[in-house]
Amino acid sequence: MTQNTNNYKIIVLGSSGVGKSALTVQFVQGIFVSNYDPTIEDTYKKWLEVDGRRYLLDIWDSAGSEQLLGMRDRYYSEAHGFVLVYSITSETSFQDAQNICNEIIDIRDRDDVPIVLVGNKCDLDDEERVVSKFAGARVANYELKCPFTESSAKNRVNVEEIFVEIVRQINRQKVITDDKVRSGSGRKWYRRLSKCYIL
Ligand SMILES: Nc1nc2c(ncn2[C@@H]2O[C@H](COP(=O)(O)OP(=O)(O)OP(=O)(O)O)[C@@H](O)[C@H]2O)c(=O)[nH]1
Ligand SMILES: [Mg+2]
Repeated sequence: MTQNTNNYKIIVLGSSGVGKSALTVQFVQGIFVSNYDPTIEDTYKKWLEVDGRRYLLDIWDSAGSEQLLGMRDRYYSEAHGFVLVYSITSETSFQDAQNICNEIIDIRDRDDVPIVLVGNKCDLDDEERVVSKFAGARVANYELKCPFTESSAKNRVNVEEIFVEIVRQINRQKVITDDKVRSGSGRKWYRRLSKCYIL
């Protein structure tokens, strides 16, 4: 029996060392990579079932945002959805994630881009946390207007949930865009896709 499939390109973005590769490898291969090997660019494919439908995800694990340079515009324009990662142990990475989000919205020139904000390394809660869960949720809710979760690539906390949510965001955007095309309304009609919630 043939099944309807969808192929979505998802890019994982954020500062160096926040755990983009660890999250991606944990999601795709089910293992935690404890050593740090800075990424240039890696791509992965994985099937994921979301709400009864199968999706083939092309996941681009990018270099830290400090190293993106010429790749940035290509990434921002080609991806269907963005997983924006910071580390709860780094305030700078939290600021960086907010800047990246605003850059994506500027380059795409629309504010309903599918984005999920992720505070990774939540297993380091007791010892090293500097960004509170409240601060992450507040920024997602009131400023970036996207879903938010904390995760741990190490303990596989909320890893699959991140990718399920980005697929749902992409699907929601498709519905909104199709409705807009049908009704012929202008581009600035768009609103952000959903309110923030903690996964
Ligand atoms: N405790 C803990 N460590 C993590 C977690 N995720 C990643 N790390 C560690 O943080 C370091 C950096 O992780 P990477 O996944 O390589 O970071 P990255 O964002 O891909 O870094 P770049 O490729 O340089 O941009 C590694 O030593 C990981 O093992 C996590 O959830 N918890
Ligand atoms: Mg990496």
